[in-house]
Parts: sequence; C-alpha cells; structure tokens
Amino acid sequence: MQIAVTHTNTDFDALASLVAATYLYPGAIGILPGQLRPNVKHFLALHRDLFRICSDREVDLEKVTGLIVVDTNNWSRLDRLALFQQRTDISIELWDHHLKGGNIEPSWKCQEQVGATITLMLREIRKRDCAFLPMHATLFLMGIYEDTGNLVYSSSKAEDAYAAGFLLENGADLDVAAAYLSSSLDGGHTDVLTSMLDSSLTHTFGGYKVGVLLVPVESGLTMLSSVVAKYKDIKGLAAAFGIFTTGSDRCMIIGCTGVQEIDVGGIMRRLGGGGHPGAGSAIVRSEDGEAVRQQVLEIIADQMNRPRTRVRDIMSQPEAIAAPTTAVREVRSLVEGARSRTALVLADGKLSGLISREECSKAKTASQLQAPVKAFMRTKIPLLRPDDVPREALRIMTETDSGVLPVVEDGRLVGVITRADLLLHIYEF
Ligand SMILES: [Mn+2]
Repeated sequence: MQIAVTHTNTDFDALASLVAATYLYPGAIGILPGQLRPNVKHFLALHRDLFRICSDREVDLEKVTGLIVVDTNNWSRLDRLALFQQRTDISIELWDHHLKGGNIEPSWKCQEQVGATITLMLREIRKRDCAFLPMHATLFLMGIYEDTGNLVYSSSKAEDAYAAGFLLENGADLDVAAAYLSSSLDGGHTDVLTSMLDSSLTHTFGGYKVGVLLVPVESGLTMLSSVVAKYKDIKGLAAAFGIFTTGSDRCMIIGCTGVQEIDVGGIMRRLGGGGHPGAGSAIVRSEDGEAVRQQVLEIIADQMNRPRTRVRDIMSQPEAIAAPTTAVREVRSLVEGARSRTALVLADGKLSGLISREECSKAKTASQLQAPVKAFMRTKIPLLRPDDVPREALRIMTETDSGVLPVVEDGRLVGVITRADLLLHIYEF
C-alpha cells in the first residue's frame, strides 16, 4: 500500500498536493496530518468526503510499502509519520518546491523551485491527461494562490501562472477560492478600508446591523474580501457587503457575515456569483453602482423574509445502523460501505452512540472484534434538531470534525446531516 503524506500545520498547497498524489498514484491514500491551518480545517469540514484522504489512525501503517512525500523534504515536519524514517524497506517518492533544509532521502524526486508544489504535480497530471472535478481544480488553484500570494510573491514562476490558467479553464471556482483564502492588507487595501470606515451608513435587517457600501476603487486591487471582513469586525456589524466600482462596466460585490440568519453565498448566487454561507462574491455587469447597491439591499431583505431552509428539509437517512450488541467486526464492514464512514448505534429507535471507521479500527484482537460495539462507540455526540438551520450543522461539523450529525426530535432519531447533504444545499448542485 502506498500513502501520501505532507507537512503538519497543513496549508492549501500541502492539501492540494496530497489530493493530487491520489490521482498520480492510483490506489494511494492521502494521510491528513493531525494539525491543519484554520482555513484548511474550515474548508475540509465541508469538502472532506470529496477527496481520498483520511487520518493516519484509519490505515494500518504496518502495511505501508511506499511513501509519497509532498510539499516538504523534512522528517520533522511529518509529525507522527516521521516513524517511517526508521523503516528501510520502504520506497519514498518526493514532490517539493523547497530546495533547502531537507533530510528525507527519496528513491525518486521531483524537486524544483516553483511557487507551489501543486504546480509540479499539475505538470504530470496534464501530461497524463488525468480527469478531475471542478472542486479539485478549485483546491489546486487555492494551493497555487496561497503559496504565491496570488502570483505576486517573487518566488512565483511563469509555470505557476500557466497552471492557474489551466485550472481556471477546468472549472476552478474563484468565488469559492476567495471565500477560503485569507490575505494580509497592503497599502491600497488600507486606503479602501479607511474610506469604508468613514461611512456611517448601515441598514437593519431582522434586527441585525448590516453595512452595504458603494466603494470606488482603483482597478487591479485583489483580495478585497479581507478588507470587507475587517470593516465588518471593526464596525461590529452582523454582515458587510462592499460594492466595488472601478469606472468600468462591471461591479464587484463582496460580502461576509458571522450570523446564521444571513446566507451570503445564497445572496451572491442570486447575483450570478457564489461562495459559502459566511462569505462570497459576485461580478455584475453594470455601470451604475448605486443601482447594484439597491439590488443587493432588496435581495438581503427578500432573503430575510423568506421561509428558511431547516435541517429537516435537507437531512437524509443514515446509511449504516447497528444495535449496541452488534459485534465490532460486523459494524466495521457496515462502516466500510457507507460514504460517511460512520455507523449510528440505535436501541429501540433511540440513539445510543456513533462509531466511525477510525474508532472501529481501535478493535484489533479477535476478542475485541467479537465484542459488542457499545464498548467502542462514542456516546457524547453533538445533536441537531429538525428546526435548526443548515449553517448550525456546518458550524458544529467544523468544530467537532464529525462528518455525520444525528437529527433528533422528542428523543428519537429522525435523520442525519452528512457532508454530502450540506454540499448539495450550499452549492445547489
Ligand atoms: Mn508549498
């Protein structure tokens, strides 16, 4: 078995390269380090099931014969998986754009000074004509943009830019990328932020203070999303929207919010753009920024008045159900077949526990595998109510790193929310 591994405190280039390895090495599984950067964690809370990745506890490390190391060349950055340094029977392939400081000695390597490791892997993906999904293209693009500061850092190479173009041709979604990438402010951004803070214009929707500002900017400014987020925080607003005009025939709208009642991604989709519930953007063809601002105000008002989607509207039925007395061995094969890789344990229709593939793998000996699942299941489980909003499910999923959330009404299980349910709702596939 081959596994792909990358550095701890994982950024988007590392995650993109890990996922790319699962394309370039058929059968290989990407192993996610224990510690992820906050924006990567946030992204995976929703999208994890789209990729062939898992934690190191879900695989039998004894069975590993090949290691694909991406975006690092140093054992110490591999955390617990540095244990492979002691193994002499293992073949190591390395993909990295760091040339210095390495102590991993691979049997094969592709190591060149480009802006992002994913650029090197995309070279091979293109050569082999591998097919991938638009969401994978988006992830790969975030890897390039994050490591090259949107292609501005001097470490960026022409090949990084060509690779970004290739990804845009193949469905990478800039609205999703912008919603997850964070960036620092430069001088131009500070001017924009100052002019936004000078305005005291706010609106109230459903008791929430929302800023919707028309902001003339010089063309060429990117990553204005961080400016809008700062404006929202400093002013203590529930949500903020900037309508950026450059004197051309287009307006760029960027929004963000911290409250569940406002769905920024949904608002942006109605303007032809996209994003996720907390952040998003759209480009509208119009020379009249004030008219666009009025349109945004109307859409927000309309959205606040609409009956809201509840968990009950998007929940699904659990794929795998076991009784507390079912043997772990049996539950394990149930869990293997479930997309969410988790089984619910029910006693008389009442939820008594939850067990993931990772937790099943803690049972190793024959007697443990024969034992009832109740000895291994988790009983402290975050629950949803049918009337909760999907955003609450996303929040709990992000905080608890749980891919399945049971929905309980009057003490009885009525359904579950999985990552797939949330993906379908959020992107309206
Ligand atoms: Mn990198």
